[in-house]
Amino acid sequence: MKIKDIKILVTCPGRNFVTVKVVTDEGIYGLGDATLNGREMAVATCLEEHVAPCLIGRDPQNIEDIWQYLYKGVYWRRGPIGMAAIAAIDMALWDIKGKIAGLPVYQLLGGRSRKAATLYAHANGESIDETLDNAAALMEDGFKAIRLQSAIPGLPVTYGVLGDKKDYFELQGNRPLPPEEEWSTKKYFNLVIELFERARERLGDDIHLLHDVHSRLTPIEAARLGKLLEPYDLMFLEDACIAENQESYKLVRNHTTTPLAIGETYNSIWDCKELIENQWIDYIRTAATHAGGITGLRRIIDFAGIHDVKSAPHGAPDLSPICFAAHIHLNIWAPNFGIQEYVGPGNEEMQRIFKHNIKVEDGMAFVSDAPGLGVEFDEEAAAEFPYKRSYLPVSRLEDGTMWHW
Ligand code: GCO
Ligand code: MG
Repeated sequence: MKIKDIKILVTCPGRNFVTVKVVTDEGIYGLGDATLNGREMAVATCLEEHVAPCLIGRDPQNIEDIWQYLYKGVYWRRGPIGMAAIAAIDMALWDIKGKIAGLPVYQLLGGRSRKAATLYAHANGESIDETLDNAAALMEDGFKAIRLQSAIPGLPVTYGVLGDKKDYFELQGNRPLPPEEEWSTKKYFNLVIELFERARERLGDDIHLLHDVHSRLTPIEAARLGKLLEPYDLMFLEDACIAENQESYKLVRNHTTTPLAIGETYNSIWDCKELIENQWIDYIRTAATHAGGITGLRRIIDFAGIHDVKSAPHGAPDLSPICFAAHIHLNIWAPNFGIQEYVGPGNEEMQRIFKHNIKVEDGMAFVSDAPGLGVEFDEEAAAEFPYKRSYLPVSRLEDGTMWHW
């Protein structure tokens, strides 16, 4: 079997998605997700100009060799763009292998460790009351774990809380440039402690609660937040501070028993090796799309497992359903699976383009038994929604200083 063609398909059904289709000479094809929010065309070009030409004529069954060829064989290892390109090819090759074998990908990984993958949903709001109303509704729908985020009083906008804007294109107006948002750690601390205090009063003690700081704190502030949140028993506190110095997490860890999660922006095991081997974190959040595909993420999950760190793959709306499917296969297999982030099935246009039959019931995702990843991509529907440039916001302190994402 040989790779005959590699198509790079960019579509924007409300958000940009980069999809790779690897076509073989025997008619079987595989799909992969290469979406890198705000830098989509860099990955698409990398695939088109640099990666795809090297793969035509190779045997798609040699997943590991192709992964190593694209990783070790390139002078410029790692990095989000290169690793997203490798990831998409890798997912497509696993999809092809599953189709050849007539087996779903989780069977190729080693089979089932659980009946379904527990999900955490998002409750956001312009006020604490609105956030908790949304959380109560999600509990009614059967979710057993919910991430709470609420607008920070005194700041014009809060990341992740869109207010009256319907999506983030609207937030950027007709001039797609990164929106600039203000950040105040002082104002945030006041809000976040009250949010969790009131959440436990209203939602009770049985529901798992989570929170994402989006890396806005310094290590000592993160340590203090973890400590102040201890009475509210979070499942995890995510991205409490940046870990470019991985040892920063030693400081946070030594001050709090609140479980810590990080990793959605990481693209290889090297970004989190010390965090994991020193057991400074509890959950690793790397995504298949951003960490070298199923092969890359499986390696991280196995390494995490021997250090008592669980997996909690990133599941934001900017990862396509192909990545979601890859995660569900990995989650069903991984002995050390923790939880999967989940933001719903996407809008109608997205559901027309990406078709799969992963069932979500009672706050859990049930894997599909279709061969491969079990996702179909409608190229004609995708072509109706061309790429639209767009950015994530940037963050500045109130005095104008550029701040962390
Ligand atoms: C999450 C993430 C998202 C990201 C987004 C950026 O935990 O879901 O932090 O909120 O901001 O994926 O591309
Ligand atoms: Mg996050």
